[in-house]
Amino acid sequence: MRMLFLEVDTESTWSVASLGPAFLGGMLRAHGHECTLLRVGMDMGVADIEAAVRGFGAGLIGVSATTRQWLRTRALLEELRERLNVPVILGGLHATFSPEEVLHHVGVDYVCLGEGEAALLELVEVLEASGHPAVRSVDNIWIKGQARPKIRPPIEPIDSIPFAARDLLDERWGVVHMSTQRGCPFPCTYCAARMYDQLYSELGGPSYGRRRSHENVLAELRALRAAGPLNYVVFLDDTFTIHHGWVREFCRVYGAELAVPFSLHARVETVNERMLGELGAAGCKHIVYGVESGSERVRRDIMQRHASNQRFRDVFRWTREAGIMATANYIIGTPGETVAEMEETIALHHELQPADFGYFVFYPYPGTALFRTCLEKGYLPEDYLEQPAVHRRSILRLPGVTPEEIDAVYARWTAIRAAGMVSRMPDASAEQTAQALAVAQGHAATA
Ligand code: B12
Ligand code: SF4
Repeated sequence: MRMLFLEVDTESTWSVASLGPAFLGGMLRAHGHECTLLRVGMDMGVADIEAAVRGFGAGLIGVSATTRQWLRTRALLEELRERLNVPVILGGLHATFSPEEVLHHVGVDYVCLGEGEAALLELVEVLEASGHPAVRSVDNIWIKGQARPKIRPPIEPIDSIPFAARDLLDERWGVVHMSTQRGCPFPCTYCAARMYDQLYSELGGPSYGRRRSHENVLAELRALRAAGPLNYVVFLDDTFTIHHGWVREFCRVYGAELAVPFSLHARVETVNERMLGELGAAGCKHIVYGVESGSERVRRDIMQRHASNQRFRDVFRWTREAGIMATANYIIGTPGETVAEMEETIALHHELQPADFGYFVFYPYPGTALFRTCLEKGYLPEDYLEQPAVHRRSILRLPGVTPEEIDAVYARWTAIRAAGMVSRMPDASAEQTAQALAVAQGHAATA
């Protein structure tokens, strides 16, 4: 069968398309099917999708959508259905944790719950054999109008999953994106990523958390180096630095054989001075840390994160000393956070002095613990499903904090970013300063 994946842009074009379809594409191709990806830029519309579907002769359309992408995706799929009747499947975290809502919409026929490779392959084979819409049940695939399906166990061994289909990732300049693990064992209440772990643990079967072998990861990187320039590796794992033994051995083998500069995401609880030194020696140039709040109370009581502020100070210092650039990410306006606590985040930021930072107004992602809190306490507006997940304004009705107060804190972060940019241009003219401010606001607009 021929399958077309859609990557639906929202306000900006991300440097990389979703990894999900690339893994799914690798699996389909390994079994003789064909697939391609259309990136639906902001200047494109349903006519472009229709042309791509017809041109490729797609028998199935697949979309991996985050909550942020869902509103535009939904509108496009509704229009598409008026033009052609090719079945459509959605997968990823949003579809997994809002399946009824997603399936309710015209233009969506199936939702994939959880891990997709084996489920999609089976669906494609059943569709080929029987034809849409007469499909027998396939584990993980929720068919519109039918009962919720069973969930199949996570794929084991994880090394058996074929390498990602790179052409579906839109990669350039020898910068490649890698995923070495699935799942994250931490309990952060705002995070959608960990919900797969919870979904699978509730089933009582094997855990969703798995990590590829070093040999398997290196084999993929060797193949990439053989196929073209390999200039930089972005590890997109949620927390690269769990499993210390794995990381130590990775640093040894990767540093010895490839030593291509790389970046990763980490939690401060999972690194120490020695590990940071080893990562730096192996070629690590950049680590993204979730700091989220400068208030220990907010982190502990609201976010389920127990590291102290001192731990953040130490880790940011060790990271710098290891020659690695640190980015800090912050969340503004979690339910229960006071304006004074939002100020504590700004104070901690000034102490940490990260090389870069991101600041995001809290959005309650479906499936998360904080989403449930917001629902139970009536913080969600009636029309929350119609409000885009843009991380610039709070969609919540929070007691004790007004949307205007959150706006004001957000504007302070934008000013901090602008000041940082301007301070890096000491001889800036008024015009250059205004330009830097505009760029900073643009950055905020795309966050
Ligand atoms: C890499 C990454 C990015 C990359 C690439 C985007 C992507 N979607 O892959 C970049 C940097 C662009 C990015 C940006 C953002 N991200 Co991001 N990102 C991730 C991250 C860390 C890893 C995703 C990944 O590669 N997983 C590996 C693949 C193999 O797993 P997977 O995506 O789950 O796919 C499997 C299944 O879900 C399923 N599946 C997935 N899609 C499909 C489609 C079909 C048809 C089928 C059948 C099955 C299927 O099969 C796949 C294989 O098993 C996740 C965290 C996470 N663990 O999911 C956050 C995550 C997806 N991001 C998130 C967010 C919020 C953002 C941003 C809004 C951040 C911001 N504030 O700027 C932007 C928005 C991007 C956008 N386009 O909307 C949230 C999304 C929450 C939600 N419910 O929507 C997550 C879950 C992080 C979190 N802490 O909650 N992100
Ligand atoms: S450590 Fe990161 S990926 Fe894991 S639950 Fe917390 S925020 Fe999510």
